[in-house]
Amino acid sequence: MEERTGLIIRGINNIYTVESGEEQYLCRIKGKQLEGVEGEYNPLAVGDRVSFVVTGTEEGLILRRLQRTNSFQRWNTKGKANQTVVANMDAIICVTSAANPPFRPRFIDRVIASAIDVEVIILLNKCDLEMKEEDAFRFEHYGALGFQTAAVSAETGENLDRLVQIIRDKKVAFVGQSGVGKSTLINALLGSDQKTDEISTKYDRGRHTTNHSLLMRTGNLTIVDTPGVREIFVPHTDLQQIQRAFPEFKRYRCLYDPCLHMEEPECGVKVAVEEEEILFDRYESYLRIVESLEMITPDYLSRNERSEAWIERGAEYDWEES
Ligand SMILES: Nc1nc2c(ncn2[C@@H]2O[C@H](COP(=O)(O)OP(=O)(O)OP(=O)(O)O)[C@@H](O)[C@H]2O)c(=O)[nH]1
Ligand SMILES: [Mg+2]
Ligand SMILES: [Zn+2]
Repeated sequence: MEERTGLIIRGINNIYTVESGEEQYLCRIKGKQLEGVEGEYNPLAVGDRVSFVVTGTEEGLILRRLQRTNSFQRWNTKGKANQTVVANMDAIICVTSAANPPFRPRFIDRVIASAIDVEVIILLNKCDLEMKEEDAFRFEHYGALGFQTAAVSAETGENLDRLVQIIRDKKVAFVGQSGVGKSTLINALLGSDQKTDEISTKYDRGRHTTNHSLLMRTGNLTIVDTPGVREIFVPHTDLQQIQRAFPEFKRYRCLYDPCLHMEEPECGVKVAVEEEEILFDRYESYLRIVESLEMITPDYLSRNERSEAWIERGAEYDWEES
């Protein structure tokens, strides 16, 4: 049978929609496991390029996953493995909201720390809603730190033209908590009709309206809508990569290199936090990320000869709620 290559544009219950040329095929994986893919939560994600064979009218079997240029992954706490959210993107758009659900900078920090080999753009939606002063300050801080940011409203259309400038001719994925307005934004940008819903006022957390990822295109815009997540846990233990989410730390010198900026003596970052040159909330956010690495490597902190106190704090901490 003739082997073809295609792009996964949708994946739902192990059935993948593969686009190849003008055609689309509903495909399963041939055999039990995809060759060369082990220890991952999901073998394929939207954005993956695959080789497949056509087995029937608009049907096929996936043989191989082609090499990825990058992937955006998160640690899946239930599966205890890395889950690929999306692959081969030019940028990850971390969508947050000014309010309803509340703005959560620590979520943004985790998205940035998780992303390897792919740029993260911070998008604030619902800018038609009033934002708490401290949240507005935190949002603006990202711009000051050198991250690309934009504030828009899917509801009023404010700044959507600017967003189009940022994402046109790129393949991007909208990632974020449930209810921040990812699907509403995509509908506004592409004229699509992705399902959207009121967010649950009872929990102020959103409802997970979108339940699978989908790649869509109109003209020069290519956007992947993803289901809302409650939390992002960093899927790797690369300290340098994590500290890329905290570029302001780089300005300070530490006795140790690398330094976790935790219990080490003569740590310039800790001094800068004490002197309020680094925002305490940013430092806390960083600490929570490092503590969370114990989920991936159970002795991460002790192995790095760090103090017991931090390990205990990590164990007590309610991860879901921060
Ligand atoms: N005020 C305001 N409401 C918005 C805006 N954008 C979206 N919403 C509302 O927010 C709610 C959630 O929007 P969705 O697009 O379903 O959110 P989502 O991020 O796709 O959520 P999941 O699919 O669950 O991840 C809907 O009631 C939208 O009408 C906005 O810019 N301003
Ligand atoms: Mg949605
Ligand atoms: Zn340090």
